[in-house]
Amino acid sequence: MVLRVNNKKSLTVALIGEPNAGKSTLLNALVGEKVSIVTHKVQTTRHNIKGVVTEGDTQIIFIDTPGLFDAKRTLEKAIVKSAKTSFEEADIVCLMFDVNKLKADLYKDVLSFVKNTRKPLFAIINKTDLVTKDEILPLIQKLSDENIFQEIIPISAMNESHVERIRDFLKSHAQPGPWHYEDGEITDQSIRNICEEITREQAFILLHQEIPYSLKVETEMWEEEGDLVTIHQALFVVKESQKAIALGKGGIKIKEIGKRARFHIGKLLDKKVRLFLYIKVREDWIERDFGAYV
Ligand SMILES: Nc1nc2c(ncn2[C@@H]2O[C@H](COP(=O)(O)OP(=O)(O)OP(=O)(O)O)[C@@H](O)[C@H]2O)c(=O)[nH]1
Ligand SMILES: [Mg+2]
Repeated sequence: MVLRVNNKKSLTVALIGEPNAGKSTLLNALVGEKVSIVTHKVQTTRHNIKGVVTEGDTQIIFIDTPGLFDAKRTLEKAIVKSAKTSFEEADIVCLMFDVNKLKADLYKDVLSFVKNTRKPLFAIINKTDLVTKDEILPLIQKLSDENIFQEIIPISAMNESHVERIRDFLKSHAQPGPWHYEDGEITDQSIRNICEEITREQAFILLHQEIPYSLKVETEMWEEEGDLVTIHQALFVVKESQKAIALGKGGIKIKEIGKRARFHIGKLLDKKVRLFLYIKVREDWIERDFGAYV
């Protein structure tokens, strides 16, 4: 819903960059709540997720996107396509770099994704906690030499250091216009969706090799009774062998995923949660969900 309020300003910002650069970590730091899941593995984020920051007369909408890379398979292509669609909605595009990739000169590929955009661009150098202060200045220079960025901001999203510089820079770019979210709304995702993502995050962390990339989580049942929420979620994998691994010996793996997810969902909902997880094989879920999209 578009709220028409006088004297209001707004800005939509796409956060793009390579997988694992820290885009979702930054979104959460900007919003002040965990709205996007974070893991140490690449390709954690699969679709665009909005985080909203409303301060004074200004509303800034951040779009967290899946990492950009040279996609080969159906799901990969779909998630990269999702990231690219964020450009259309954005007033300004933020390209995020991992400080160590920049140091190692591994940043030209990701630059190619923004070469043809006419949108204003700014850059963030993330994970500066991993280098010394002296190392940062030459890296800013390196990006400055590209002559495409309006601003280059070094931060540590994890430590929430210099994140306010991003907000200040963006506030000065906000244009008069209606807000798209109510004051206090922080994301475009539904609670059920966030809870599915929480379970996917724990499965991503606890399962290895190809399984996290073959997994999706869907709510099958959601019942609230007073202070108790009962949730049934299905975890879809694409092979029987993956089901066995995800279950673990005597169900130990899925129990641990459930235990951790229940803890985080309970915190989010501030209610007692009964969470039931079911692993199911659906060989063609990727094709069904994303096949037509790529
Ligand atoms: N040292 C350090 N690690 C960070 C920082 N920001 C993020 N990380 C870590 O980097 C990893 C990836 O973070 P994410 O926020 O999931 O990265 P992403 O860019 O959203 O990744 P995709 O969704 O896969 O594209 C996680 O292990 C984070 O804890 C930072 O400022 N410093
Ligand atoms: Mg992410």
